[in-house]
Amino acid sequence: MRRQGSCAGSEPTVIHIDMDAFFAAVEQQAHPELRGKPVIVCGDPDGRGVVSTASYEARAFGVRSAMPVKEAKRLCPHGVFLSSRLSDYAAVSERLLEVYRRYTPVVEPFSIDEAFLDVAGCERLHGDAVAIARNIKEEVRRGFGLTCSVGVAPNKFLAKMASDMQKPDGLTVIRAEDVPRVIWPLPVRKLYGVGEKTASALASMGITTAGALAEAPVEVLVARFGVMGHILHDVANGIDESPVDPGMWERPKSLGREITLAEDSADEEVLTRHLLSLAEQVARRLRKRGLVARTVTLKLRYSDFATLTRSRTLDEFTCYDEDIYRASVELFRTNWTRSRKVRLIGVSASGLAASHDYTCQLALFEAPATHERKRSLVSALDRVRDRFGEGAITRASLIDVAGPARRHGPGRNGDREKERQGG
Ligand code: TTP
Ligand code: MG
Repeated sequence: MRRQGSCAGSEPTVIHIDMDAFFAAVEQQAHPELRGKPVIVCGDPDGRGVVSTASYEARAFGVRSAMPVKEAKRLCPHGVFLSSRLSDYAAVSERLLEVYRRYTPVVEPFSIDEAFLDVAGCERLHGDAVAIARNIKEEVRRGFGLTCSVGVAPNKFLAKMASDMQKPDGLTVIRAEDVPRVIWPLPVRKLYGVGEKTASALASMGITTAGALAEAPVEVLVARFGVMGHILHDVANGIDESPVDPGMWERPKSLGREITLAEDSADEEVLTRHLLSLAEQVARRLRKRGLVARTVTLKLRYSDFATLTRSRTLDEFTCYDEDIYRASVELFRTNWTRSRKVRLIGVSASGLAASHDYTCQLALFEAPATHERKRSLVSALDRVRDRFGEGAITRASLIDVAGPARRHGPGRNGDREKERQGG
């Protein structure tokens, strides 16, 4: 279904819930003496780490997520600095999801403290989306002593925008007809998914507000941003087709792709190009399911059917093309007997975790700026591929990792690809 914010008649049935100052609020709930105080949760209060989150009392002093702890101490010397207890926050997160699932089965966890719900069809039992949002806020307050900010809208993009509009403890409804009044005055940078780079590229085209973006001819946007231009145009108009997808988080043991070549090959360039394509597909499937992987496995089958599999465990969890590709290429270069022709080549990822797991949160937030950049790039690429197909975009920079390669992609000329999933 095409979920439009700008077309009359589309009902607001999507709810986005974002917990307020989540880690800090959980600490204040567990330790009543901390309530009303500036609480700052960080990896290591005495080390050189960064702030995970700050209570709203601490935010009044200017303390923010991802700020070096040292700076937070300067701004808020009387703050209570705590080291994070991620497994406790993850446990609260799981219990919150159970509450949401009592209202609708269509719950998509989005991060450790965020979730999307689609409550279409639940009205008879629970009332409309706004009533459900109110009840959830009340249940969360009573059952957990926590507050959350909730957005209600006809699609995920608008619901996410809405939940951010009246933090903390907000409940904001954006209806289709509100888009011109509520979204269009915003600077483009405030649109979820628009990063600094895109914002400055838009500024150079004279587009600084969502309204200007919505009104810009889509051809102009496409000329500048390629297929991403369509997406920018859509979101500025309050259009987002992506469904709330509860299945995103069901976790297999491994995810892989392999390909039987149309013709056996001992050409390193051909084989690495296949590896790139396989790695991209594996990484993308991880991201689609909200998973990260720690182990990469390469499978090679030679012409005589002798088969080898070799694995490498990475330092950190990843869901990024380049990490999976680098590991596969390294395994390939170390283990391939150069003169031997290859008939099948495969890449798989295992050691999987949900990307909202506490184990990964730390690693992910270690370098927030880099991570954010990577995340916005890959999510843009994924959206393009979702809409226009796998071959829509290739990343030349990745190919360069392995040295120059011919421009035409693998997967043609009768090569047979196969998806593997270990349960
Ligand atoms: P957020 O929802 O971004 O922040 P928050 O819940 O603390 O505050 P807000 O009221 O603005 O929603 O992130 C959720 C949790 O994720 C947060 O409590 C701590 C963790 N986190 C980090 O560890 N590092 C970060 O840089 C950010 C942004 C969040
Ligand atoms: Mg939050």
